[in-house]
Amino acid sequence: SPHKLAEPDLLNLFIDIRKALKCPEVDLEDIACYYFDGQGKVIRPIITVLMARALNQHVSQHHRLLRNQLEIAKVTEMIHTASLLHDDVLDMADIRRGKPSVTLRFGQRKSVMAGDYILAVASTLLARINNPQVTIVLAQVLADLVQGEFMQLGSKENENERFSHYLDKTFKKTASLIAHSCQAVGILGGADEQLQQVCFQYGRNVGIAFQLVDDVLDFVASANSMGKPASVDLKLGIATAPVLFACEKFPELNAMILRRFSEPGDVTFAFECVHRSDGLQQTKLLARKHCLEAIRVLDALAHSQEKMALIAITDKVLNRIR
Ligand code: 2DE
Ligand code: MG
Ligand code: MG
Ligand code: MG
Ligand code: MG
Repeated sequence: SPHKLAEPDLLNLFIDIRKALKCPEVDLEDIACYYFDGQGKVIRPIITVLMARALNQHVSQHHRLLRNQLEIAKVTEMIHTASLLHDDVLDMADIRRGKPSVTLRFGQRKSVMAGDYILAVASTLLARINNPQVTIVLAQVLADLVQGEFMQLGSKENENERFSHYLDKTFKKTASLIAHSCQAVGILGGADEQLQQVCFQYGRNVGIAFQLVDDVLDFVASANSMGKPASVDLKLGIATAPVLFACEKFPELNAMILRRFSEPGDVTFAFECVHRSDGLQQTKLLARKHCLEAIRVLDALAHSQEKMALIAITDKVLNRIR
C-alpha cells in the first residue's frame, strides 16, 4: 500500500519535526507539537515522498530519496498543520483529529501564535535547503493559503463565475500545497520544466479531488467519524460544490448563497436541497475526474512501485471517510 511503501522514509518525520520545534518557551513548544502526535493521515508527506522516489527513478541513476526531498515532506506537514491551527480559529472548530482543537484547549491567541511559530520554524528548514526556486515555490503556497481563505469570505455576485471562483479557491486553499510540494521534490531531483509540470499537475489534481471530497464529507459524515465538526460549511456561510450543483435544481439557493445563509432557515433549507439534488454525486464525479487526470499525467513517468502507489492514492482520496 502507498502508506507501507512510504513508511520507512517517514519513521522519523514527527520526531524530527518535534525536535525542530524545541524552544525555551515550553508552553509554545507543547502547543506547536500538539498535532505532531502520529494521529494525522500524513497524506501530504506520503505523496511527497512517493513522488520524489517515482521521479528520481526517472531522472537519476541512483533512485534514492535525497535528504532535501525528505525535508520537503517535513515542511509540507508543518505548513499544513500551521494552517489547521489558524483554520480552526477562523472556523471556530472545537475538535480536530478526534481531540479538542488547539483553539478550544489553549485559546484563540495561542492557536494563532503557535501556527505562526510552526511556519517560522518551517521557513528555517526551507531556507536550509538552500535552493531559491524551491523557496519561491513553497512561499507561493503561503500566499495561496491566505488568498484562498480570503476568497471564501465572499461569494461571486455573478452566478456564472461562481463555480470557477470555487475551483480557484479550492486550488489555493488545498491543492497548492500538494502541487507545489510535488514540484519542489521534482526541482530537487533535477527534473526539467516539463517533468516538474508532471509533478505539479499530479499534486494539483489530487489536491482538488481531496478538497471536493472534504466538502462532500461535510454534508454526509458524522463529527465522530471525521474527528472534526460536521455540517459546518453552510453554518460558516460557505457555499461549496454540492450547494453550487444543487442550484441547478433549486434556483432559490442563489439568493441564500449571496447572503451567506444568514437568515433563519437558510442553512436547513440548503442542506435539504443538497440532499434532494444530485449535488453530492456530481461533486464526487468531479473529484473522480480530477483523480483520473492525476493518473493520466503520471503516464510521463517511468514505471515504478512508487508510481503505482501514487495511482493507488487517488482511490484512497476518493473513498476516504475522514
Ligand atoms: C481547510 O479547509 C483550509 C485550509 C487553509 C487554511 C488557511 C489559512 C490561512 P476546511 P477542515 C487559515 C493562513 C494559514 C497559513 C499561512 C499557514 O474545509 O474541514 O476548513 O479540515 O478544513 O476544517
Ligand atoms: Mg475548517
Ligand atoms: Mg476553513
Ligand atoms: Mg472542510
Ligand atoms: Mg482537512
